Amino acid sequence: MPKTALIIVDVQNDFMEGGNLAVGDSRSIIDPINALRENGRYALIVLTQDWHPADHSSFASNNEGAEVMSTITSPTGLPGVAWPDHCVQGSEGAEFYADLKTKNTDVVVRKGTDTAVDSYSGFMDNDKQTKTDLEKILRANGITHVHIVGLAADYCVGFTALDAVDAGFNATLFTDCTRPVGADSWGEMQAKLAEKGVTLTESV
Ligand code: VGL
Ligand code: ZN
Repeated sequence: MPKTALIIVDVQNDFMEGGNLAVGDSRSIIDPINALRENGRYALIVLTQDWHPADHSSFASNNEGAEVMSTITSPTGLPGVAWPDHCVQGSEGAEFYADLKTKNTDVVVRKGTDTAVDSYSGFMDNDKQTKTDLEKILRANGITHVHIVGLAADYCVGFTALDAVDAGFNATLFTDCTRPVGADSWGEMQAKLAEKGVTLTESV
């Protein structure tokens, strides 16, 4: 019997309109995500939360001379994007967006807590050295299928879906429940997702 989890990625104030790393048209995904959780088909709902220390190495402000959105090399040698400061631990920008429905039975998985390495995927850091508890939590609940939604499509949502397949889960990404930071990076991510076998479809 398939058992499905809904993974809601990084629906936090900083990724919404007016936030420090605002994703275009992000408000439009909230109602469809809230509707999804009402359908009663999810055995488990997980919320991932980007949760950076203020001195995080992915912030342009912590890389001398780096312009926001330029390419930088992380302390671990990986190429990455120099982001504006965002989702700083304990800040309002890191809080879940107030209109997103949550329940106290939802499981929260925080990521990006290591200063030296960024973490787009909800499953592990970008250097693939350190895992979060997400895979363990899904397995402990007997989950076979995951539906992935949230922000941003070309980064944290996409990489979470790729890692879900690598971990052995059947993964679907709902296109009406996600939005990208950039059109080019979303195009590249869509090609990777298709190659990996992630299903991209509308939620309704
Ligand atoms: C994200 C950039 C930096 C995301 C997180 O949630 O997609 N993007 N940190
Ligand atoms: Zn981040």
